[in-house]
Amino acid sequence: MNLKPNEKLDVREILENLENYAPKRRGWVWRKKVGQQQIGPFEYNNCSTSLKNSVGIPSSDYFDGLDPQPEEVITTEIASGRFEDDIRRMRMSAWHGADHIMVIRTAGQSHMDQLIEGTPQGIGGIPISRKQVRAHRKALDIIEDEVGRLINYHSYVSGEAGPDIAVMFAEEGVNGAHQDPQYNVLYRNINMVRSFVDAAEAKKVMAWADMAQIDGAHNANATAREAWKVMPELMVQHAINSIFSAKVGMKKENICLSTVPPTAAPAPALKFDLPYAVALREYFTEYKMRAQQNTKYITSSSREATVTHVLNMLVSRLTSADIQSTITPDEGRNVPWHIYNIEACDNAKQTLVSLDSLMDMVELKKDGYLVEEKREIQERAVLYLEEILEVGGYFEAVQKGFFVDSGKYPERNGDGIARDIHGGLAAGTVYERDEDYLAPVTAHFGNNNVAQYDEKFIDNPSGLIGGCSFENRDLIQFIDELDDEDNVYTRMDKTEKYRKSDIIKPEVQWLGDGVVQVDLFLPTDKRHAKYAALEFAKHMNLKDPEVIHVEVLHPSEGTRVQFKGVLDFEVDLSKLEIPPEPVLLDYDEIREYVKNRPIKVVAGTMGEDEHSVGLREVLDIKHGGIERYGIDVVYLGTSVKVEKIIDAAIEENADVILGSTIISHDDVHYKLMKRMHEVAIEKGIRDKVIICAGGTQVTPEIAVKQGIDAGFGRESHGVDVATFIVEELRRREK
Ligand code: Z97
Repeated sequence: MNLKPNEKLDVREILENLENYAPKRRGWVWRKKVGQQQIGPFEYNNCSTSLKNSVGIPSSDYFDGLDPQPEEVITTEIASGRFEDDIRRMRMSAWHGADHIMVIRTAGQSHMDQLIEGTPQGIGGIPISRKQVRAHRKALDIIEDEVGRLINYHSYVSGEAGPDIAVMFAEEGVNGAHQDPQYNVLYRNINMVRSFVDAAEAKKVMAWADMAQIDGAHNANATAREAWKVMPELMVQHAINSIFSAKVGMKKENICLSTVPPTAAPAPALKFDLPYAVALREYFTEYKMRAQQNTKYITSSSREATVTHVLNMLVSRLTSADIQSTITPDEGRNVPWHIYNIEACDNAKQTLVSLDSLMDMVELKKDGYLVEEKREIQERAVLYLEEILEVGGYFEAVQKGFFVDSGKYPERNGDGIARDIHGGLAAGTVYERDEDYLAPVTAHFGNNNVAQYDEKFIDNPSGLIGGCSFENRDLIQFIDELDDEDNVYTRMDKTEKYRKSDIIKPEVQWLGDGVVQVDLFLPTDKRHAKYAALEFAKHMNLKDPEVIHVEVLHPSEGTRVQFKGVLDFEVDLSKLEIPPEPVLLDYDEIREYVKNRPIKVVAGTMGEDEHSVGLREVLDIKHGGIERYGIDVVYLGTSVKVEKIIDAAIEENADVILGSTIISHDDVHYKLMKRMHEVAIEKGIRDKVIICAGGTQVTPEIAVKQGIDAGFGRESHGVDVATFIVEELRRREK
């Protein structure tokens, strides 16, 4: 299956013959660090290879589509809850530079003690099942060909079914996963003994599959009451999971610390975030850094989240990051917007590319506050670890509520998360292996008495049975749908018309959901604004309106509100009347024409209109206006009476008249155009001049109805006007 940029990806095609699909590869991939290289007109030092197909940030239009790719792997978090919709988002984000697709799990999957099958819909993420994972990986195998870069697929190996999921991920070519038993213990209250035993097994499997691992330390930051105080604990959590993983056999370069700048403005964030980042990197040099955005202090303001993200990336570049996460404020809005996922990838790309070569120009100080603060965090972390040993080890420390306490260690506030060593989900489910225990499988942790059967298989236990599912894919049980209702086919049948016809609807998370977002300013206080917004939504015929963001501009003068709602209306693309796209002449062609046939233009803003900015943009060489083609412009100024413009045209023997007006009250702009046409007839020059008019409120078709030759609306530039003039003169010359 080959993707074409101008064609949508067909999810049904992905599902075809899925039971026999084998992933193209296994293991995590990093971006290629190219070093110094020339891309377009610039030299870069911290960029990777460019993509075959991509969409640059909006301003790349000014640079001929220039789209350099930073050297950090860029993550996007996908969380629609329907895997078929996730696939479209994966393709869009890959085009915007994401090569780490992190698929969030449905709420509660940590508490399921077995694998799920089929393609059920999830909440805030998908229930991770073999079929969905295989379909995602298959789609990514195709998307990576399209963009020309390998893409890492990632989800979660935590919860009661951790080892089962790890095995399934290894079989399906999943490239990365969160795995940290501390997450189970602290946030999901799964028994700690079980969690650590499971983690050993899961990590062993992940190591075999060469998967990258991300830990769960960022959750302590997101959970603690005062997040900047848990910096020593974050280091302790990283240490426990990293060394555990390395001891199990994971390659250190596959062990990624999920590091998060602990605070955000209005705190003086860098005073905390930078020493912490330096402290961490100094202690964990052999490991990789997955730079997570601060999520503790994220609100539903996309502006604010963007600034935090950008500052977090400044920390990444001042220190280091191997994977750069992107987070959007969607969680605060209850709906994962496609657009914000993509924008977050653009934030990362834009910021990291802007910061190219930063460390060739600046360096971090080697004395003073930064170094002292760094040292203090490190000391507190070491003392913390020592105290864990003193009280009898990790399990004891958890029982005593050491973790996620909001005191700055060694202070304690007594509000940590305490768990009972014998309590939690799945307590008492760990059994000692029998003396002669044997499992004929690959990547199995701990005692495995293979020698009792055949010594030559000690390092290869599955050899006893001719290979397990890791070596022999025929042993993998692919279970298709188990639920007649809750599956991808019924969902796709319901939305088929949006896939296979010209009918479209706006969408937020799922194809055809009709959800739109509206921005309002209301001149009232916050509370009234919120409820008034819902009233406006109802009158816009939006169903299920919900306010998703409120921001006070002044306690009584006004409030900004964003709401969402369902718009029950479809547009048939085949019935749209779309004017043909104007074909613009290129620079050389216009210039050549003007050289052979000089053109003189008289121009001014008409009537009582003093707004000259738009007209100057169309005229001036500085803004790429018509002067650049050698057209001779006589600028008459602002508020020029129609009669005066026509007289000037006669006096100058002009070929073209350009009138401009922004003011449109009582249709005065169109009235002036009509008058220009009439006065030109009265004075006998109408057939000798081309009359054009423009302005932000001008609709070209209506302008022409006034008798003039062309109207130019918003978004018109010098090249549009110059093209028209040249083509009109050519027509008249015939
Ligand atoms: C991130 N924004 O980038 P369940 N294991 C660990 C986790 O951190 C998580 C889960 C499992 C975040 C992603 C938060 N992390 C979201 C170490 C979740 C999820 O929700 O219990 O099924 O597992 O890391």
